[in-house]
Amino acid sequence: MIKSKVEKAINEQINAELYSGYLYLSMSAYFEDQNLPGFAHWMALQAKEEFEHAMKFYNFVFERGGRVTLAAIDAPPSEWKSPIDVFENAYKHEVKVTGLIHDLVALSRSEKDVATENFLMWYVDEQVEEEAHADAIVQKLKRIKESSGGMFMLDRELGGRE
Ligand code: OFO
Repeated sequence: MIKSKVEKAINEQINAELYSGYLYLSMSAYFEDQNLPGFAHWMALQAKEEFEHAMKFYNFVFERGGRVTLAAIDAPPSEWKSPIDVFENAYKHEVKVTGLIHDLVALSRSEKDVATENFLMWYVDEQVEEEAHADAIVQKLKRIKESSGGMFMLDRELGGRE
């Protein structure tokens, strides 16, 4: 049975993951509007992954005999200065989420909840990847300086994400 402190923190994390999905969907909509379909596709897949992260937590709470309570999801921003601004913000957001996951690990440790701590290791690894992916795109955008040829190529590359 999951302890109430841990249950509450995971419920908050479900909200944070849903917000991440909402944020990336909004970024995808921004790229659609900018006529960058490959960037939009990449972000839409990112949003889908976040909703899956939320569902993984959701199912875990039930598996442990807990209760899921859903709260309102904040509205994400809808405007950015440029594609690089979008990805710098996505990277910053992932760093913040990594901090939240690490706080959850610390809480499960202090609550001696080994099952939750073990379950969270998947997210610890996932965050390493999430940060690296967003940062890699920031670096590519810096290199091409958003030149039209470079943007065309990168849009095609990001559109190939499966
Ligand atoms: Fe759920 O990993 Fe990003 O936020």
